[in-house]
Amino acid sequence: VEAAQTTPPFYLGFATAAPQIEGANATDGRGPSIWDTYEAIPGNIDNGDTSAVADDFYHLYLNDIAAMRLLGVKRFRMSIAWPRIFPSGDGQVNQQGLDFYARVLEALLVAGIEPHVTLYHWDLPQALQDRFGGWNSDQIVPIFAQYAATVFQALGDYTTHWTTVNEPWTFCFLGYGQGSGAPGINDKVQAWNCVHNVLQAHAAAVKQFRALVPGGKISINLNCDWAQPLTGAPSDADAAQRKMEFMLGAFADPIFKGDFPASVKQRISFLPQITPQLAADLNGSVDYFALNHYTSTFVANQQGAMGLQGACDYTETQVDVNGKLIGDQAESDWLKVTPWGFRLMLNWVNNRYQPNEIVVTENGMSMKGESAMPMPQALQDTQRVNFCRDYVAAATDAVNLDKVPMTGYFAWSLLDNFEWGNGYSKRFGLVHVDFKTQQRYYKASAKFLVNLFNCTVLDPTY
Ligand code: GCO
Repeated sequence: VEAAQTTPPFYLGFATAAPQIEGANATDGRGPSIWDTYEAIPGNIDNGDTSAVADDFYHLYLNDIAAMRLLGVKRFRMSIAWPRIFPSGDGQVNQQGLDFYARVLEALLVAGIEPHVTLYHWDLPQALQDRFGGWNSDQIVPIFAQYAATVFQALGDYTTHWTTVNEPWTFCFLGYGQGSGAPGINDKVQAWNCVHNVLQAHAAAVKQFRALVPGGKISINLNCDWAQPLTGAPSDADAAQRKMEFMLGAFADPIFKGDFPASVKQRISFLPQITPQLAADLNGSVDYFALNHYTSTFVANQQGAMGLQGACDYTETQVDVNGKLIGDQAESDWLKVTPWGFRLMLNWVNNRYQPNEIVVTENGMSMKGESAMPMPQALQDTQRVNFCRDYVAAATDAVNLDKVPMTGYFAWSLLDNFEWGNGYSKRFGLVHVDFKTQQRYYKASAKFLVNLFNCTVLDPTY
């Protein structure tokens, strides 16, 4: 563990998501989610893994909260599993689901940890997919608002920090647009319907929030990679800009500017409309910008190119014109270590949207080779320590030198967990999990981060 440098000018938190850590998928009345269904199809998840047990956080949450308390971590990001609250999506509330989260939130407060709660991290109740196609239909809008209101009523007193929907880009374009995630649909029209329905559902949930959680702050977690122009050609600079408009602007422009980006409107012939009413509802619907950021790609102009999001006229690569990787390879194919891109990304968000506040709600990595490493070698996660050091330093420069109003940084993730299509084969945790015994072990990166942020570490054994 390296000596703490200057304490970063923003707070530290550790992030998680219900479907990746909880397990107990059939416990206390939880209904099936679209991920349960997707996981059951052979070939969808590496090694045939499922989220059925995961980190068993459902039963071990007190231990994990105690560990954070001992590390001196003061903020915890978590999500609520919709199928625990409404096993069939709407209708009858499952009180046992609400009670579970009341216990978790209570335990966090007792431990002196502020919860940051996300309503939706991809675990749509299967019944809503079956009934009307899930996020493809605007029937989801009042049902999501009802779910949100139920949660705000029951749990709104525990914290003021909320978000509605996590990474809609990912579940709309991978889940509905490409089929590489639940619900496994490969249809660009559905993907853009999903975008539009997420925006409406977010606005409807925020309306409930304003009435039920006065004084609270709410946002939507949007993810974006930094797009680096492949060459110095102006057309590549335009293409890189366009890529960020497609990925982040597709959500943030309607919220902050009242409409989809012109670059998207020109190219997506079946794009739903942002009506004046929806624009008005979205205006002011986020109190801070919640950004998830991991990596960067090179982007080049190419007329006629089709991307994940349909006609976009650009291509993406991970290598430059000389074949050199954009950054060191992590364990996950898509993740290259590019801290310089983080600073540029923060500036891009700040310049385009001028939010009051930016909270980075996810940043982290899977370390190359980690999954194959024996214990205790796997705890010496030097590549992750360096990643955290360099990304936090890049964000510190963004704040101190560029005056970006970033106030918080959540490391992804507290625990090794169910990494979606990669199952347990990619580890993003700051705390190692032995999935056979459910034992937890601090990695060097957890210790590095709490030292860097000058946390009051209480654990004498650490
Ligand atoms: C998200 C992220 C996380 C992933 C992480 C590493 O949507 O919030 O996808 O759930 O585990 O990004 O891939």
